[in-house]
Amino acid sequence: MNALGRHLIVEFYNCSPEKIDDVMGIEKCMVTAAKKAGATVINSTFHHFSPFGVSGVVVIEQSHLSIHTWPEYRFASIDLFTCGETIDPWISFDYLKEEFAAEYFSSLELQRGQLHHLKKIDVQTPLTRCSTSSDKKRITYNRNIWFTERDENVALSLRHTGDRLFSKQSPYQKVEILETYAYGRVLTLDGMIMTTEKDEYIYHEMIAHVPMLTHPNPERVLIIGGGDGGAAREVLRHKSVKSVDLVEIDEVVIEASRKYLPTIASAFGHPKLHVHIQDGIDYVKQLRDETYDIVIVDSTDPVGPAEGLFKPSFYRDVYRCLKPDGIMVTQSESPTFNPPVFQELYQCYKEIFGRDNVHCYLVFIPTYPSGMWSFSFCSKGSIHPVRDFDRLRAEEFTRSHPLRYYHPDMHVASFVLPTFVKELLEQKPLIKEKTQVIQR
Ligand code: SPD
Repeated sequence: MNALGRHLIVEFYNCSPEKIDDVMGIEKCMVTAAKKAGATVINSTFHHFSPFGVSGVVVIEQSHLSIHTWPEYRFASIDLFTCGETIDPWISFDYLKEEFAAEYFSSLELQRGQLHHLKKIDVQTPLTRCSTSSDKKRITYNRNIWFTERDENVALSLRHTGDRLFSKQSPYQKVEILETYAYGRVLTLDGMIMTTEKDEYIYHEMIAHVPMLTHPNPERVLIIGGGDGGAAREVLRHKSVKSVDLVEIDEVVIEASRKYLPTIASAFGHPKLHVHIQDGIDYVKQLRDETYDIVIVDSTDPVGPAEGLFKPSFYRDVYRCLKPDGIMVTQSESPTFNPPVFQELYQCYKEIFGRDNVHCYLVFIPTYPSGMWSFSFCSKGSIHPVRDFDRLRAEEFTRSHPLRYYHPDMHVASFVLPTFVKELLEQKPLIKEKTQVIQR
């Protein structure tokens, strides 16, 4: 070769859209392609972008392999750049063409660093990127694979190991569990973070204990959603509870959580917990009036299967099935990330429960978009979450359980709202027709 390196510029058309949207699969293929060509892998960095697309690079001792994919066009654009006589980038090309099921392709080989134009000089540190065998021993392969949840303007990325713990397309959504470095195992549904091992306690303690320690005697509890089991685990800490019905539409969420998130899913199998694999909307429709003391709506975001859980007809049924002093608590999205949806939800709750019976409380959840998340507290009677909250019972409860976020002062403090949140709740909803749909 009369050049320092060979550079293949490759375009793969009509690829399998699933394969070129799978960040972990792509990383594995690109690393394997490098190894098959005879290269030594040093580092790989790959990102998935929602809704579609992956970018990544594998750094090899002999330069790099990079990719960017457009699953919606079934197109992948790849650069294979190698140096040294022993590496053959066409081996990588053949392998990747098969792996991504490309129906046709175009390719171009460039010689990079034509020796005709270069003159070698004497330097202490060799400029060549192709190392000696003693260098090789020092090189360790470092994987850098990122999960990214984002909308058009905001993104949150978590680095993960790249090993797929669980991935299944259920009839409702894609259920995945990743192993991240900062937050432990993470459950995602259609690419959105639902819960993580490291910060789940914030959400689950606050969605459960605020209503449970305000209601005078919560015996019958209904959880809509909550298939990871975290809310049920917290509710079942309360001795007054006689039974908990958990209604989850997607049994794959429960399957994944039981298998890979055992500390969150620990309540499954509890004798007081009754699991119903059913749409929460149908479940509440057929309920007798005044069945439950507390209803917890632990839903996903208002896209996909949970969309109906953000509609007034659903909340009217919840209202009906609450006992006269019953309480409904819902996850009510983020006032910072999606103010229109937040406002619409509260408008809807107030129409059903009455203005003075709807209260918002806030928590900080590092892995949810913007970090600021809200819950609604809606009473059918007039139980007030701060005035009627049983501080002595909450103190005793906090002492006897290993809680990490909830305590009586936090209970009260979470209802203190920043000015902009108060204003959002007082204003008329910003975008009327955008009810129930988060734009991602
Ligand atoms: N954007 C994330 C909203 C997730 C709400 N539900 C989480 C389920 C945890 N049990």
